[in-house]
Amino acid sequence: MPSTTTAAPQAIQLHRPVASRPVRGAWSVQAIQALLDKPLMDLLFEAQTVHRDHWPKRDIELATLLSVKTGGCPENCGYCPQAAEFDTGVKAEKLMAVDEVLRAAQAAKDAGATRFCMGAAWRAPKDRDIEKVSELIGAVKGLGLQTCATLGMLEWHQAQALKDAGLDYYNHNLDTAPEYYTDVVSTRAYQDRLDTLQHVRSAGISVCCGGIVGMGEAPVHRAGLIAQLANLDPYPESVPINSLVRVPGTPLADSDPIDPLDFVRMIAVARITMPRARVRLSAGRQQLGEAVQALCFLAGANSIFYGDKLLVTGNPDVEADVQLLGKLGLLATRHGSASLKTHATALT
Ligand code: SAM
Ligand code: DTB
Ligand code: SF4
Repeated sequence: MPSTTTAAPQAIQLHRPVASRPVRGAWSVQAIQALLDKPLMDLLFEAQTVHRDHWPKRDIELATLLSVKTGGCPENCGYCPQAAEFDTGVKAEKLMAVDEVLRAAQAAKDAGATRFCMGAAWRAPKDRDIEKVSELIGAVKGLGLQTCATLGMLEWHQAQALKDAGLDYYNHNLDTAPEYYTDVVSTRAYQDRLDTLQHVRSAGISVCCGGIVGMGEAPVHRAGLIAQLANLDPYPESVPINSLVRVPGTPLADSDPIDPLDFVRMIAVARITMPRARVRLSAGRQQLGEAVQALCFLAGANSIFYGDKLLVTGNPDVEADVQLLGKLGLLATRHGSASLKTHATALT
């Protein structure tokens, strides 16, 4: 499968990029592909212009992940080390106890995170799982952190219960374009994901929804993913863009890695098409290096996963991230508010 976006050389044109774009719902896959194919400097300039029109230019949100229920998942998502049917060395564990989760959340807060995201390797939680996770949410919220959970497919009444428990965000990714989805997972349908997003939205929880690149998808599938996200009404408040972490034992372990500049393009196009979303430079940062991450911030990323671990795989060390933000003159979000008026502060 092709993994590199190339654009034919064009005559040099000097112009200020136009930040205004079609009204919501009007993004076509073709229009997004045209953005992805732009000369990189033009694309970065346009994305940074949109970014500065909508966000404090130096502000980066720090979100810490914790796998509160690891492994043993009955789904077969081809990228995931936690699927029971893949031999990845991840052991199935029970849901963590409240005090253990609270310790991790407090440590995340002390390190400067403002959002705490709890992940569970469930296809869909049972009502009794929701009760237990509700306790975790209440406890974490009590520390003054924004709460996020990613637990699999939800019924509406479950989303409502999570809202009542104080959940601020629910993460549920569309992962890729509908046309490529069945190549990646066969135990559920794209529509199942959309249904859960609808339940989350109608319960009044903010939506965190993005995808993964580097799974062998074609450029048109990358454009198709962004079109799906940008055309959600409203588009998600948070958009995580993950680069596949290739875990041995998963069906996608041998996928060709994405060209890092194509990853930067995805961030830029997410920023342009969803100007008010927090665009999160998510999984895969360990493979990207500092210079590419800097380009991602220039392209409009304003959130990262912060902490030495993602769910079961690694992430840059906290110290390395503090240094990187300092080097780039970026500031950690102080209050974790999704508001455009968020204040930011230096960690160093
Ligand atoms: N089980 C729930 C679900 O699938 O929605 C929640 C946990 S699941 C691990 C959360 C998300 O992590 C997935 O939707 C996927 O986008 C991302 N993810 C999982 N494995 C990944 C990998 N190897 N590389 C990048 N992202 C990954
Ligand atoms: C998201 O978009 N990426 C995170 C979070 N949402 C839950 C998960 C990344 C997982 C990377 C592989 C792992 O550690 O399991
Ligand atoms: Fe299960 Fe989620 Fe992993 Fe899919 S991504 S196998 S649903 S934990």
